[in-house]
Amino acid sequence: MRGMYRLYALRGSCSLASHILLEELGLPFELKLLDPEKEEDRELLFSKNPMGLVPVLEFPDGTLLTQNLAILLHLSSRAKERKLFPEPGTIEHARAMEWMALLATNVHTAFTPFFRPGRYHPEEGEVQRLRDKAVEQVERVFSVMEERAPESGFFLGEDFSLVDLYHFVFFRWLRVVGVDEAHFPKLRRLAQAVREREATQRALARENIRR
Ligand SMILES: N[C@@H](CCC(=O)N[C@@H](CS)C(=O)NCC(=O)O)C(=O)O
Repeated sequence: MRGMYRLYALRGSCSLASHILLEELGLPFELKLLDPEKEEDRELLFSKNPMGLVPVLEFPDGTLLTQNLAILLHLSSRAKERKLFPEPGTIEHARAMEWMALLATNVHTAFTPFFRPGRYHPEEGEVQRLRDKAVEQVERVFSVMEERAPESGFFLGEDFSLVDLYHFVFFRWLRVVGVDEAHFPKLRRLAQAVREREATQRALARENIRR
């Protein structure tokens, strides 16, 4: 339909971040949940993003944008009144980017050997070792974040921001890889605050995610 964004996503994956933001901003969008097992869906995804990765945001005029970081920053910059991210040029912006970059790189990729061990071409019987190493790395990066996380409010202060939203998506994965959330009480509180937001609830329901 004209005038709508379309988000290509995989259920519960990192594309949930872009999905939640579309809900937060109340933008009209169609959610295209792909099934990675279906050849047709894989072909569709590669036709939109040669990397074969979600999220892909298709604008109403057909423009395609990939990478959560780019999608989150672009959409929030078009809704400045919501103040979801500090103004460029300020130290607050640099600090916010520091969190976003940590999440997009170190945090996200720490999970990859667990979810996609095949990418590392493991020898026979090596998959479990790869997964164990991934869990170690996940615990390490979350410990660093826990140390730096605020005791109260949100990541950047008194207000909810993109950092809270993006962090929520990865915090959710802890239980998927079998890490006890209780080890990170400050992060758990921050993630819970995002979970309780109406926009998050709507996005989780549309992806059929209960927890
Ligand atoms: N740097 C990209 C990473 C995107 C990415 O890794 N997407 C994963 C889901 S979290 C994916 O599409 N995987 C496809 C697959 O594993 O088949 C971003 O942040 O948008």
